[in-house]
Amino acid sequence: MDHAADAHRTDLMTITRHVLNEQTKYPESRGDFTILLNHIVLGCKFVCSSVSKAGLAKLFGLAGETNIQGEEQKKLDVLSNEVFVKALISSGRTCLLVSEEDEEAIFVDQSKRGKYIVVFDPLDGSSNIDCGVSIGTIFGIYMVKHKDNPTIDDVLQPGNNLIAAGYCMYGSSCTLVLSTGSGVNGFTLDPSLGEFILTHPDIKIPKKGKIYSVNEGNAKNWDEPTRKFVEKCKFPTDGSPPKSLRYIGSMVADVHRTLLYGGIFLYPADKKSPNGKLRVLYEVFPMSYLMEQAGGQAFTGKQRALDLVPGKIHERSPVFLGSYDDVEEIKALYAAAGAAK
Ligand code: AHM
Ligand code: MG
Repeated sequence: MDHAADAHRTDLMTITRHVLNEQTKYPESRGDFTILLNHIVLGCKFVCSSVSKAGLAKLFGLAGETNIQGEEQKKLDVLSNEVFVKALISSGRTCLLVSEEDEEAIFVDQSKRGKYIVVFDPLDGSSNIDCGVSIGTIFGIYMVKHKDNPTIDDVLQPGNNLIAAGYCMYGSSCTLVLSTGSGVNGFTLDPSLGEFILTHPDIKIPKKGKIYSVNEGNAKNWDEPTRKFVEKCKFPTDGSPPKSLRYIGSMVADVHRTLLYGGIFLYPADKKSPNGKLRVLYEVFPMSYLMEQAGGQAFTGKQRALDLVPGKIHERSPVFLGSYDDVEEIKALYAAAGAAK
C-alpha cells in the first residue's frame, strides 16, 4: 500500500495507536507503557536513519575519520547503544537497563526512575554492519519488582515474565515487530510520514516450514541431536522434500524470515561453545517470546527457552526456534539422546 500517496489516510493504524488500543484492555494503565514504547520507537527511527547513511558517512570519513561536520566518526554499534540508553533514560519510565554493549547493567538515577526494565541489543548482526546487509535492534521489557530499590536480581528473570518484546530490522525497509503478550504485529516505517504503520497484523508462523537456518560451518563440533536434525533437513526419510538452507548471520533477519515463511532457526551448542553464542536476556528471550506469541516454539536443547532463569546478565544459551512442528522434531531428537544415555 502506498501510504504516502494516500495522504488523507490519517486513520492509518500507527504503532502508537495500536499500543493505545492495547492499553484500553487494562483500565488501571496510566499510559506509561505507551510512553516507554514511543521512546524505543524514536531510538529505532534514529538508528534506521544512521544505518541508511552509514555507507555515505564512511565515504566522508575516509579523509581523516571525521564526518562532514568535523566530528569524529562513531562506530554504528556504539552510536546505537548511546541512542537507546539516552532514549530509555529520558522516557522517565525505566529503572534498569541491560545492553549487549555495556558490561554492567545501568541503574537509572532515582529522579528519572520508572517501573520498567529494558534488555536490548542495540545493533545486532555486527559482522553484517560494514557490508550493508540487514541488521537490527532486539528488545525485551520486564516490570521491576522493587522500583525504589532495584537490584540485579530484578533483571535475572525467566523470559516467561517478559511483558513485551520486539525487534526492529534495518533492511530494504525498516520493520518493527512487536508483541505485548497478545499476538505479534509488524509495522513498517513510512519514511515520508516518519511513522510505523501496521502492515503485518497478527503474524502467525506456519505450523511447519521448508527452511532451516544455521551456521553449518560449525557442524564439525555439533552434538548428535543437532547433527541428526540437520541431516534430516537435507535427507528426509519420511518422503517430504529436503528443506532449503537460508542463513544471513543476522539474528533479526533470520528470525524475521522464519516468522513470516516458517521453518527453524538454530544456534546450537557445540564443542567449542557449550552454551552456544546467543545471549539469553536480549537475544534468546525476546525472539523466543515472539515465536511463542506467533504460535511457534523455542527450545534450548534441554527445556523451553522462556523457562530459563539466567544467572548472569550476559549469559548465553543454545536455541532452536521457529515453526511448531519443526521444533517438535529437534525436541524429540534430544529426548531420544537423553533416553539413550
Ligand atoms: P553479535 O551480537 O556480535 O552481532 O552476534 C550475534 C549474531 C546474530 O545476529 C547471529 O544470529 C549470529 O551472531 C551469527 O553468528 P555466526 O557468525 O557465528 O554464525
Ligand atoms: Mg547481538
